[in-house]
Amino acid sequence: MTDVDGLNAGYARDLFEEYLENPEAVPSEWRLLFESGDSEIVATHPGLARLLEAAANGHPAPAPAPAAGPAATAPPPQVEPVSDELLGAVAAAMALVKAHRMHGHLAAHLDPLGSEPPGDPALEPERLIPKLTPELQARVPAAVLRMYVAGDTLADALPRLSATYTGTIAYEIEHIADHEKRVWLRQAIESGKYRTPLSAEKKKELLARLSRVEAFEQYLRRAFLGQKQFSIEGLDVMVPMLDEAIELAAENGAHEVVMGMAHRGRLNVLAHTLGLGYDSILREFEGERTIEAVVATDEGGTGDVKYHLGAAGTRSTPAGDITVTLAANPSHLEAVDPVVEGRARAEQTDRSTRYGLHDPNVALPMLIHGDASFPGQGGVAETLNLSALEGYSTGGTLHLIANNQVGFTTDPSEGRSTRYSSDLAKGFDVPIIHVNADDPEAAMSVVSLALAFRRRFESDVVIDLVGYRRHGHNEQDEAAYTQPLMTAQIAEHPTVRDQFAKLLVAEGVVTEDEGDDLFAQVTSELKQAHEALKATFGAPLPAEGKIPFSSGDGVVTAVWPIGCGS
Ligand SMILES: Cc1ncc(C[n+]2csc(CCOP(=O)(O)OP(=O)(O)O)c2C)c(N)n1
Repeated sequence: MTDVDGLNAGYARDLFEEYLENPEAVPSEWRLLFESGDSEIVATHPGLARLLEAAANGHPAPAPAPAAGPAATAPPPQVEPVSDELLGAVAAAMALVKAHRMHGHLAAHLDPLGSEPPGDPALEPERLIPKLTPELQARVPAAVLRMYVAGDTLADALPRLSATYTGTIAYEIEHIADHEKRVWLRQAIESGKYRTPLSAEKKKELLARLSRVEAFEQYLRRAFLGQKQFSIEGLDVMVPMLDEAIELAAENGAHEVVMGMAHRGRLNVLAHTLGLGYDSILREFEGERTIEAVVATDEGGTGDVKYHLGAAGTRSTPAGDITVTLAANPSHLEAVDPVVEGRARAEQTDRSTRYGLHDPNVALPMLIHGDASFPGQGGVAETLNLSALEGYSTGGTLHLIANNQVGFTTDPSEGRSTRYSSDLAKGFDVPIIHVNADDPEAAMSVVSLALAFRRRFESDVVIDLVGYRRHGHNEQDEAAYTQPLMTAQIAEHPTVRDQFAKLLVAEGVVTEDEGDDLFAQVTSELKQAHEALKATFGAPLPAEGKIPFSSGDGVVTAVWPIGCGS
């Protein structure tokens, strides 16, 4: 007999939820069990009795009610007699729930610059037929709607449903053809399983990380005015998101994270995700303007490779050390994508036997795309097309679109024919999660959801991180010439670090001084590294003539450059 009561209770509950969605989806022995009216079976399986009781009180199980046992002896729930009005309200309520799952993204608040989402009439309860007034909503039992948000009636549950689907995260999951994936995603999203609030300590760590990201870019801009840096500012949260992804990959047993990206934010990623020392990066900048910096090491430092240079670092995580590699890339946008997949696949394949055993848990591929290049470059479609083929699969790639809402000087409406930068991925049955880059806690949570999905289904996932570009494309152009309104708005917009620091001060997690100190500390580290570097100019080469390595943030134990592209 199938065990409902022992270790399998959680599994049985999951199966039961699936059974409620679609009785045919569960194995026949479980279906028989759930439909069993046999009082003896129920009496000897209290777990089954509880499931059936829950169904009788809430979820309307299509099974006949048990004839006897604990569920049968419970007093019958008080149910309102079914009127045509109530029947109509239930039908409208089901449409409303479906509309949130399918079109909630149209009403979500994804743009840090505050542009109004278009919304959709199907999301407005009072526009449905019959009108779902608050009174009528209060008469619709939430349990019949098969949502995973809390609440006894639609009136209780709707604000939660709305906050889930139209807040600072938006989901596109209903295009997925696989029923199991859709149900898994709805459950994961609506239950809030991956949106647990961060502890005070984690919030402080996040603020420290954001401070490091911003202080680094600001220092470079002040010290090397007018030199290209392809600043990350406006998408700063990308760095802590990558931290989170690396930690989760390690927790899941990966030895390596294989990354690929273009220019945007690359210096920040090299410094803080890969652990390339500040001195190495500063040397590249100095190399662009002084011959002393170029001759100070035999590896040069001419500044032209920092957006193409690959690197690898070893990172300590609570689950152990993990190697993080960033593939060298040419200027040709997205050309690095299949290279990353090939490297990940090679890493995941055990070639010690002639069969070449493939284990996708061994390495996590992560691709960072531009919002113009993701729909614009054919290599993205080609890479997605390989993703589910047995011979090429890497068990799911985490795609992160660094969406700053502009492609050099091109507005989205002039650069693509689709609403979202990510729309191409829909054809590949991939979940798409959009998140507002000014909500760092939300951004962290979508990484855990994405990687849980990858772990469960070995599928690609796309995160569309919607931010903005605080400066020009590469610090040598004036953004106000081509995007004057947006640029003026950004100039008035506080940085994500400022906003988060203010929030944490209001919550009593840090004091204002502590917040300021986190920032000042990074600036002082950069200054020291810069002064130490300048002191080496003109000095004789060290014996080995190598670029000195150092760690960016205390979590990296080693880093080494691995060649460069064009
Ligand atoms: C294949 C290719 N086409 C054009 C370019 C020139 N180019 C470099 S960056 C860029 C804009 C890319 O915009 P987006 O993908 O949104 O990234 P962002 O720079 O905004 O971060 C262009 C067109 C290139 N490097 N490669």
